[in-house]
Amino acid sequence: MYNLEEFITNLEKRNQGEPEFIQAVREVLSSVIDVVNSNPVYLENRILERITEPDRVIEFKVEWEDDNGKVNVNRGYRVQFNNAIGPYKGGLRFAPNLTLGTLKFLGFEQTFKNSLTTLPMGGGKGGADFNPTGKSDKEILRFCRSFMTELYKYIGPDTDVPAGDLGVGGKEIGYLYGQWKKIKTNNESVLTGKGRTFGGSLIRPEATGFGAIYFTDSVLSYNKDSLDGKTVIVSGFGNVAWGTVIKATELGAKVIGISGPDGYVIDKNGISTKEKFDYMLELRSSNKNVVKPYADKFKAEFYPNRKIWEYPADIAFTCALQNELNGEDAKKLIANKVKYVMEVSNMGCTADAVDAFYKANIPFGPGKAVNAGGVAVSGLEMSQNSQHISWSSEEVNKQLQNIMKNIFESCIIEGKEKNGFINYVKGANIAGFKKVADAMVALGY
Ligand code: 2IT
Repeated sequence: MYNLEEFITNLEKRNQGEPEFIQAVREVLSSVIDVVNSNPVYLENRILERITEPDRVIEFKVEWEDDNGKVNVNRGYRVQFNNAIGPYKGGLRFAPNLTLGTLKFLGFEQTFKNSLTTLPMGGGKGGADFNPTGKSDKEILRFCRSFMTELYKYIGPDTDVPAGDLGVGGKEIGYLYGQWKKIKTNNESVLTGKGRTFGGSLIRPEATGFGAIYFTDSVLSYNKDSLDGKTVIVSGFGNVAWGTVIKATELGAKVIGISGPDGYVIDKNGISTKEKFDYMLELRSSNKNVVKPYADKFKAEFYPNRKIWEYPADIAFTCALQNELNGEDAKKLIANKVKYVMEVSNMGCTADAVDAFYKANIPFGPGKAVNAGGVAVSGLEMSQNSQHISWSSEEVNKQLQNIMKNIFESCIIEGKEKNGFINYVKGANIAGFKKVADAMVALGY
């Protein structure tokens, strides 16, 4: 039998200085500990020790020349967390101060998220402590070339298939794939999130946001409610926020706020026109990392250096970073009568925030369920590439909708409590965990 606190204490000893990884493991284990303790096969197979240890961690040096001719050194990583159900799959993150602990948390989360999609994908994550903000295109190109010159040794279409994450969008994936082709002289589907002209899937850029809204729509329907007329606030202003805003608007909600590191914008007319959506994305891809220009251009309100969670809305979506919504923010949202909270960023909410929503009976969708649409369409991109075909956007969208519906239903099956309240955190964790654990048992150690 496992004791959660004892297990976490030992985990902390083995993974010092990695608080986000410990937080992510604690979150999953709190949900699954009873399932494990009541299953002798899981106990006998030491599943918890094995599932919390990455299969492999790769760390490498990335040297590149900036526009002034100065040579820079960054640290690159790939965490191959678990391949029990398929090739390692998960994004690459370029962010200053990125640590191995952050990537371990992301790789761990990814393992269960990918399991939830029902597609055969294991979990991995990688990236570098490279800050793309303010870098020129040429600098990004040189960095990506150098990064892939190391990474190519460890990845492959049936081994490990990276994609984008924070700081890695279509442009970076293009440069990385270009270098892969130079080194390997082949077109294997070794990255997803590729451009349309070289093997990318339709709907991939907007998939995370679209999927998040499909999941939210199911949650609202289950509560005999609908998106129509709901006010929405979103943190972030990248691909994920963009897809969320477009689909929420399409389904009748009114998106009134977005945010960036410089503060947040409230546009009471709704972020509802193509011009506004496109501008949001343009701001993000300009590598400047600020939202104030949106307020200037569209005569919206700008609140410098404040978090958007203080602003009243019916539904809140975290679309930026881990731990971006804490217990204090949750209190403000609850006091302002938020009806639903959806985590679109990975581990966007701290444990005390999640707990506060639970105690207030507010349906809360966890990241590994809500944001799984992105990696799901990555999986569909792999399927198309391996068959050398390209599906229509209708086809990809239909499959994405089915996948999100399946994830929602898994949450209902595993997360329904005695009083009928749906604990989506528990539901997603148990459903995602069981498949990986069962595969590990079947494969032996
Ligand atoms: O967090 C995520 O699911 C992603 N960054 C997408 C990963 C992928 O392989 O598409």
